[in-house]
Amino acid sequence: MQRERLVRGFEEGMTVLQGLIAHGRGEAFDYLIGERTIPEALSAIKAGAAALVLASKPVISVNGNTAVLCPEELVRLSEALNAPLEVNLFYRSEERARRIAEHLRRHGAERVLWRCDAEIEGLSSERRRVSSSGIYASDVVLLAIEDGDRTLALKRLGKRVVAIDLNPLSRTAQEADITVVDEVTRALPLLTAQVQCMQGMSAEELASVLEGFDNRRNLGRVLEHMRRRLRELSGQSG
Ligand code: PTJ
Repeated sequence: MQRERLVRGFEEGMTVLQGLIAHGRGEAFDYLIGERTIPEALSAIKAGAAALVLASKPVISVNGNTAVLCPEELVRLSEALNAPLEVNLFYRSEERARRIAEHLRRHGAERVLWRCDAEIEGLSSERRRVSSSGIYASDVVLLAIEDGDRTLALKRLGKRVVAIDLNPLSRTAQEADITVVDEVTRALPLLTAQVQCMQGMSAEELASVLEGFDNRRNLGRVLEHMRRRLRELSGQSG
């Protein structure tokens, strides 16, 4: 179903061909973690939710893959956080951005930013263009299926980055402050539920959840999970 969604998204001018390749890479890593949300992803979801609830200007970055794979989930999270969805594309064209914004609105989104009037320094080409009231002004950015260069550029701008990426070795996964190694359609509803649950918590409690999370260590545990799983599958356990 996901592949069909992406193919339809391509035919409708929302997903790019490179997005289909990216999805294939994601699937390969999903097989390695066992196609389920692992405990390490749940820890990152908890920390990511704390960061988003604590944020004064959170923004959810949407690209051609995420818009097509999980529009409803993006809208629900945007509502729960009262945060805008910003269409931010690696392979940007005005037409693609507009189509994706309309697609999100058809799924109920009320706050969609897609016109660019600001630039991220240190990035070449169309990837640098953002909205001045969205990503540019934000303090925390949630992104998924993202390119490493842009993740780094956001970090350099002082943003806290929460990333969803199935590849624990990708530059995005390595450079983000909080990396949820999980499939985006599985992770988003869990993140929304966690955000709703944390909205009653004090800033101190949220800060202590954040402080207790170490991204490098968590990514190490994800790799350890994969190693264990491969040993079991190859019949070498014990
Ligand atoms: O729509 P655009 O123009 O912004 O382009 C988007 C793509 C996906 C082409 C662009 O962001 C890109 O090239 O990304 P990368 O560098 O290929 O990185 C994508 C990462 O997302 C890889 O590490 C994949 O393993 C991972 N990934 C792919 N599908 C999923 C995923 N992670 C979570 N859930 C998925 N469904």
